[in-house]
Amino acid sequence: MTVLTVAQATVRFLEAQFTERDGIERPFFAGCWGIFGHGNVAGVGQALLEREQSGDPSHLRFFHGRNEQAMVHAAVAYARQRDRLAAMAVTASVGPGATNMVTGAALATINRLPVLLLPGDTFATRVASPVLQELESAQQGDISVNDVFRPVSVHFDRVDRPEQLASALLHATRILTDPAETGAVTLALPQDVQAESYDFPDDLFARRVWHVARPVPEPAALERAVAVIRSARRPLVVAGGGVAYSQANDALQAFVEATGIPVGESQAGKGSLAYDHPQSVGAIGATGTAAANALAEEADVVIGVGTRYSDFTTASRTAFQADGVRFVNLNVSAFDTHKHSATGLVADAREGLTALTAALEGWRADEAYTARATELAGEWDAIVQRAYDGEGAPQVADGLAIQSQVIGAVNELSGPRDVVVCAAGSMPGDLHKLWRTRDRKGYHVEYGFSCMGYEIAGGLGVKMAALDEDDDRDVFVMVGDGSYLMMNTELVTAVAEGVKVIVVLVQNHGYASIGALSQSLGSQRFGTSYRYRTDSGLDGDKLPVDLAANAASLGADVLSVAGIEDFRAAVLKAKESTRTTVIHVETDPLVPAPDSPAWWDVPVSEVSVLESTQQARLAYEDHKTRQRAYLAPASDETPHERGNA
Ligand SMILES: Cc1ncc(C[n+]2csc(CCOP(=O)(O)OP(=O)(O)O)c2C)c(N)n1
Ligand SMILES: [Mg+2]
Repeated sequence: MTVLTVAQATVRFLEAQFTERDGIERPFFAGCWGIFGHGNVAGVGQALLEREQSGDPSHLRFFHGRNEQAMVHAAVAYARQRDRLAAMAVTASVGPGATNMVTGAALATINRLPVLLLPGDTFATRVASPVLQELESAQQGDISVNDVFRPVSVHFDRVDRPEQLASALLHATRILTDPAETGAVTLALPQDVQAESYDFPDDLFARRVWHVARPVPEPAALERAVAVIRSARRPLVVAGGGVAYSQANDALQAFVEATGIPVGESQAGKGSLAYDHPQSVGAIGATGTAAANALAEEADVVIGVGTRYSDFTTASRTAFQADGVRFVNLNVSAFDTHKHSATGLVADAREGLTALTAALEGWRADEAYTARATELAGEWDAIVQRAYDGEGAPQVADGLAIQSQVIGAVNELSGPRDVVVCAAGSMPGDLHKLWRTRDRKGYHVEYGFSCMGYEIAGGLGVKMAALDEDDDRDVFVMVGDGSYLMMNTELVTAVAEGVKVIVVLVQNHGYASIGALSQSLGSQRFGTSYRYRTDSGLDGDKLPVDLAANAASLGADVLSVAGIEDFRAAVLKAKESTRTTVIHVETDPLVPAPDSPAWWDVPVSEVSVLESTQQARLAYEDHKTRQRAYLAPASDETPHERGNA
């Protein structure tokens, strides 16, 4: 037995957890982010200090962030980059420190990425209630602000007594390491309980290995899936994040090379196949390539691998138009397998793809169909090159760069293994369509929550993950001025930690993305640009905001460039540097990247006095007619089940 405080026991437990998959073990908890206040400084904070000073090389590392939400972003990005086999904890104080993490929790859960959140909580004993930052409720005596973590966490627990700690930690770690269940796990730790001592059994701190499962498909389900695929004439794979987390890239390549099936990719799935693989048709859906969307339109069998089928992936259920189109969904999470009335295959992506390849031996899609996919992908790649070169774009004011040129320059001048990180604004869509992904971990766009402010913190987490794998790849964070203004604080952390990220800060004086969306929906770009207020609204001159000076004030090296040639030189310089570098570039917000005709469902007012809204509503109603429900039950009977085998 070992007498420790609850916080000390928690830290000691986290240090002893390992994951194993494919025979390789590594520590699961790579560190703990934290910002201290009275809710954790003397509890978890003291425990981290004690371990740091112990001289034990396996102590839980502490990282001091600047904003709780950003710390969660960094932790989540870290876990994604490490294929969910390693993760981080985040400790926060009670009250605002805790609730600042809620957005990060939702982001983690939506993206199915593990993070352990340890918000401080108000006294379990209530002896001093109400304590600073305590929410009092006349109706419910046992709630605190931390209860808002419940809907955004895959698991929530509150440790009110030391005796509860062992089971709470074990449940938490099992869920975090389970590929089908993972997400944000929240353990609320009342501040008095954190400091309370207890005689913990030594076994709680023994080295513990969590075997990350690769569930294999059930034979009958595999047979059904194979029957559907065999009947296909125009099959298409939609690759999602599950391909990456399962490290199923080689298995996917083998599957599609054996069958001739082309592959479209969701945001999380981008990089599943190298962009120049002949069967890669790139991004699919609302921000998809013309190639992928042309194939989607006609596909008779869609094979979703590790995808959630978000509205961006399905173009709000308009991407797949063939009569009687059927879906086969391979996913480690049963939750996703039945979407679009699919024939479900619950399995690890790698195991499932390998089993499908074997079971489909000898079967291939029509050669002409496969060749057409390659041809369409080639046509799209020529469009990408023109966008990179700024060809065919209108003349822009003041020699400003065009966003597609900026993306092209970063793509062409970055190393093939470098990572691009982004989350919100117009860049995720442009990157989805235009980025040539050369490495399976080279594309990291958070588009489950698409959270403004994720970018810099996320980039920091990605770089920390690379460093922990002794990998010197550079990380390029692409961030708009809107996202930058929302959360730039982790630049300071990057500088403090000596972790190099390259931040490409694209200033276009507001929201190019929502501006264009607003325009297309008849809302006239209202409230989407950063301008002085005049008598007629926020439509005055540009503001004198100096984001380059702002970045420099936070300790980063800053390269402010004018025009695309200057930008290219700056990218090379930033690559050479060992320090966190922000490249500040102004672009024209009114020049869009090339597009496919795909649609995204954002409802327009049914009635309005504005002519622009009325017009947009008519267009909206027209688009709605193409929206499909995919409700027909899966016709996936095998010949055997039909009784004529
Ligand atoms: C936290 C958060 N708030 C609001 C939004 C809605 N939103 C999506 S993109 C965007 C504007 C982003 O502006 P900026 O970073 O400058 O990128 P740009 O659109 O100019 O490319 C907004 C407000 C969001 N995604 N996240
Ligand atoms: Mg902007």
